[in-house]
Amino acid sequence: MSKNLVQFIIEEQRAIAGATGDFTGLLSDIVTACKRIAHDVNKGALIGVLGSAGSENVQGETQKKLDVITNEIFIESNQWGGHLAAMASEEMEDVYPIPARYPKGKYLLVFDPLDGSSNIDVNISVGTIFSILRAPEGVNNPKAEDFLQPGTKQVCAGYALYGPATMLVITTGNGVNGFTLDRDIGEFMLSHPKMTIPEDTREFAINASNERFWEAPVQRYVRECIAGKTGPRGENFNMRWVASMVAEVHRILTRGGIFMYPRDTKDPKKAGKLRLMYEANPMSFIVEQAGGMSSTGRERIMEVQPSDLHQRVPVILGSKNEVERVVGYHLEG
Ligand code: AHM
Ligand code: MG
Repeated sequence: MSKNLVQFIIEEQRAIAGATGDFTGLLSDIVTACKRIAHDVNKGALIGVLGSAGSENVQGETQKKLDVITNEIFIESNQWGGHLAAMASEEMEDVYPIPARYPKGKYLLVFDPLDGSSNIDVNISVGTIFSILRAPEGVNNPKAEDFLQPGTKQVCAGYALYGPATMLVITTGNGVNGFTLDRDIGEFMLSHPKMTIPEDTREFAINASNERFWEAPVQRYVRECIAGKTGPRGENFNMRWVASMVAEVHRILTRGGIFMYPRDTKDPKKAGKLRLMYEANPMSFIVEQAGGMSSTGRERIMEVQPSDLHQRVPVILGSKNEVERVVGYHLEG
């Protein structure tokens, strides 16, 4: 019989000298949050959770009802356990401190509770992305600057994908493993051990409506893919765009591919669309652990020193040889 996620993590933690069980406890709370979100996403209109909340988040984006609900679920499920020093979410402007009535722990939890939420009303896959960091030594009331650690410092990263099946994919820096929710017993069971990304691919994902705003290296790469067999690559390429990063990354972990949300000139104040802390870093950790590569085009995403909790970065990730090629085009200028 295959293992459930918590059993898997307990066994992994046993191999680490000095592990206290704190991390396992935190992960078990995150798993509960994802199951609750899977339930609400799955019921949709039946429980009245679709549509707009009529509010805006810190990024000035209109919030969906489910953006607000899932953010609350994540907070509720994770604040009481005693494993966290604080949380930060894409949906909240400031750091969320652990309320005084609960004990505090040594970890920081960073999350996007419902990524791809523009897809929710049309019944297309959405997901949750999370990242776990350590609170700096001696810090009891973490502030935003305590979260501003490069992605290389992540202890764990994962995503839940609410698709035809609900899955949870996770890394603790020891490879990537995927679990499928068995709704009959309410457990995430190990279904995709040791996920790896093929080095080569003939499939790319990008929002092509932004083409005129891209930089020259990305325009060149995509033009060459589209030129196909008769172009400089001498091969036909396929294109996909779900507009849910979680679904996109999951496809790449399953059969390879390259995903790009590059720098564009649409809004000079923003370096891209996706957020470093909530989206780019956790996905980069997973992709690298599966043998892929992740870059802004000019540097490894996980080495970017964050300057702001809600900072955006260009994202180019997936099959190693294609990401390397795009980075090479950036180097050529
Ligand atoms: P969100 O966190 O507000 O849902 O935005 C992130 C999403 C990603 O999942 C996806 O890759 C991208 O935005 C889609 O952007 P676009 O609407 O430009 O296609
Ligand atoms: Mg998001």
